[in-house]
Amino acid sequence: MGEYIKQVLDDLRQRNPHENEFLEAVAEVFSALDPVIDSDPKYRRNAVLERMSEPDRTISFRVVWQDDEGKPHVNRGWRVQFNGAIGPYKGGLRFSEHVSLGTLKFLGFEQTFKNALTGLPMGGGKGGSDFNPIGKSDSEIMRFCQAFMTELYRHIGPDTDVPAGDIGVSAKEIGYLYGQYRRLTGAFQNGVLTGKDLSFGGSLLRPEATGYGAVAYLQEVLKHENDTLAGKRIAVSGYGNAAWGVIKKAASLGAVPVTLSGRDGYIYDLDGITTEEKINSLLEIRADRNRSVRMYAERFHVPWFPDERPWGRVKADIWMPCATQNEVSAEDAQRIVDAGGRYYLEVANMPAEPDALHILQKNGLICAPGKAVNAGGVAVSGLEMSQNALRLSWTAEEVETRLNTIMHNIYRDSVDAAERYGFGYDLIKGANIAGFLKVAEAMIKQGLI
Ligand code: 2IT
Repeated sequence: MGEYIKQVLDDLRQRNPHENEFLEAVAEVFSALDPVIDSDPKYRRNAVLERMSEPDRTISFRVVWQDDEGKPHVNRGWRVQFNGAIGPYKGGLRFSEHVSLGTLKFLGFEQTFKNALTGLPMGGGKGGSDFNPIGKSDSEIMRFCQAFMTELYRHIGPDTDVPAGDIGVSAKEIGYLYGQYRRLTGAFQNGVLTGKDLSFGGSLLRPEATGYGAVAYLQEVLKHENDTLAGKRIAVSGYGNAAWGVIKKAASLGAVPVTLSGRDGYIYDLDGITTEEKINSLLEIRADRNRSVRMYAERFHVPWFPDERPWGRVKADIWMPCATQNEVSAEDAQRIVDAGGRYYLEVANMPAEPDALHILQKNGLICAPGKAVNAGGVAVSGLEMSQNALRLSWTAEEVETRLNTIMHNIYRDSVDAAERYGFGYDLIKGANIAGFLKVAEAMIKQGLI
C-alpha cells in the first residue's frame, strides 16, 4: 500500500480508535486503490478518500417501548447516512443486540460501494437498533417498530433516505414501520421504504432478490471457469432471507445445497436442501419466535452440530456464507482450503475476517465479495423505488430480467476494473475499484462538500 493511502488510514484510525470493523472495511477498499489514485491527481486534490471515509451524518436516538407486561424498555436507534453523492441514502435496518454505531458505519460504508455497483441512483446508508427481536411477541415487535419510526421518520423520505430490511427486519417489520410513517406524515409515500408487502407497493421478487442475484453472479464465475452448477454441493450458512433465496435458485438449477446454520449450530443434509418442503421450512424457522435451525434437523432427521459452523467441516464445491459479518475466521479458512472446493462467494456483508480472505485467495480459491455478490437485494429495492415512483408494478419476469442484467454488469465491471488497473482476474479488487470510480466521479463533480 502506498504512503498516501497509509496516511489516510492512519488518520482514520486516530479518529475512530474503537471501530475495528469499520477500519477493516475501509482498509479493504482502499488497498485496491493505489493504481487508481496514482492515475490521476484529481483524487488527492479533491480529498476524495478523506471525505469518502467520513459519513455525511450519523443520527442517534432513544427508542422506548413497552413489553406485553407493560414494562418499559429503552434501546438505541441509529441511521448512518454515509454517502449521498449518487442518489438518496439507501440501505437496510438491522435489529440485533449486536448492533452498534461502529457496525452500522462499516455496513453503511460497504453499502455505498455496493449501491454504486448496481448502476442505479442510490447513495449508501444503514441503520438499526440494539433491540433483540428473538423471543419477542408480535405485538412487542409492532410497538418497537412504531417507537423506532416515531424518531426515524423526520430523517427519511422517498428522495432523501430509503431504508429497507436486514438482519431482524423482514417484510413484517417493514409493514409496521411503514404504517407508523404513514400515520405520522399523513401521506401515502410508499417509496420511503423498500421490502414492502405486495399489498402496498412491494416488488415481486424482492424477497428472492439477494439469493437469486447471488446465484446469477455465481453462474458468471462458473462460466469463466468453463464450469457449471449442476450437481455442485454448496455449503451455506445462515437460514434467513439470503440463504433461502440462494438455496431456492441453486436447487432449481440442479445444485445441491447441503448446510444451514444459526447462532447455535449447523445442520448437514447430505441428500440436499432441494425439495419444496425443505426449502419452505426455512420460512417457518424464521417466523418462529425462537428461530433455531435445529428445527430442521429434527423435522428432516439430519445431523445437527451444536455451536459450530460448516466451514471446512463438510464436503462442498462452493462455499457461500449467508449469515453475518466475521463468521469465517483464519482457522475456518484453512479448514476450507484443506476440505477442497474451488469457489468462495460471500453473500453476507464481509463474513470473512481479513486474514481469512487472504488465506483463501493465496490457496487458489476464486473469491468474490459480498458487496458484489449480494447486490441483487438492494438492486431490486432500487427497482421497487422505480415502480413506486411510476405507480405501476412489473411482473416477476420483468424484475428478474432486470436483476440478471444488473448482476451481469456488476460482474463485468468488476472484471474490467481489476484488469485495467493491473490486478488481473481479481473480483474483490475489481468490485472495490468499480464502486469507487462511480462514487468518486460524482463527488468530484459536485465540489468540496
Ligand atoms: O445489505 C443490504 O444490501 C440490505 N440489507 C438491503 C438494502 C436495501 O436497501 O434493500
